[in-house]
Amino acid sequence: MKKNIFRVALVLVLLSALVVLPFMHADAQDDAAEIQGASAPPIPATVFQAAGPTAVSIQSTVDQYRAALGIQNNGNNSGPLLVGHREINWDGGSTTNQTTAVAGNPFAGFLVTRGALFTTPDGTGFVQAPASADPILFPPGGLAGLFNNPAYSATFKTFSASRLFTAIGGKVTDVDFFVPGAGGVATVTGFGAVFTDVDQPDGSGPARKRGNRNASTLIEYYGVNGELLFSSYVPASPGDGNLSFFGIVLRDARIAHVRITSGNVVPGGNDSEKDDVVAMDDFIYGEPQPVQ
Ligand SMILES: [Ca+2]
Ligand SMILES: [Ca+2]
Ligand SMILES: [Ca+2]
Repeated sequence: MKKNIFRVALVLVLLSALVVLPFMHADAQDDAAEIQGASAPPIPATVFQAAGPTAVSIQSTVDQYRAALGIQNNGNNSGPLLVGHREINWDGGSTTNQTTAVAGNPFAGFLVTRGALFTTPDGTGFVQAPASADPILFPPGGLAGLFNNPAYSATFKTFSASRLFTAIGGKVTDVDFFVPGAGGVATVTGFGAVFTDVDQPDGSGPARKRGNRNASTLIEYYGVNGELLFSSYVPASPGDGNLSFFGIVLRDARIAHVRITSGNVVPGGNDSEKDDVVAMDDFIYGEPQPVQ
């Protein structure tokens, strides 16, 4: 009997060693090529996420994320810089900006100043706008006016006043990184984004008719060779105009490309139990480092 217990214990020890070793291997490696293997576990990442009804609900998580990237906001300074991070709040330098600014695809408005290029593979362009605005004074009147949906004035709320960001005609936003000022392909240690009105999953279903447990909003992180480094759904806060944040920090700058899937339908229709329309606010990311 004692012998059997010893054998079981020995088997358990061997099994636990087998389980632990691959993760130790992943943690010890630095070569990006090594993580491309199909059997490789995800690379270690520190995850920051929060969701709730007001800006206060996510503020401390966003602040912690900034600190983890490097607390200094490098603004429009030329890079590459050794410390700090970059941010884009879509507000055009004013907390009372009511202008609806439509841009084509790709959108290079922050390519030189902050090293980020935006492309929508399923859309036609992008817009920076308040949730709604007076359509006479500030035509076409924010997202509500542009998408011809007055309900958007309540559906969306800003984290940073007073404008949001979204693709037009698409729900996917791709981000590529470049060295601010100097140009050239770059990588970052982390990228995070604020979202407004991520409703799903809402905890309903499948017992409840038309209920939904599926997440609607996703961020995927890729390396310089197009390899998927990390992906996660963005936490939801069902209701109207609620806010969500998701971001990661890796131990070195190896994120070259980020794909954001924002909601499960393109902007335009009503936000409903089935169709989760989502807009974006602040993008926060590590200082872009030149690819060697
Ligand atoms: Ca904003
Ligand atoms: Ca909603
Ligand atoms: Ca929604």
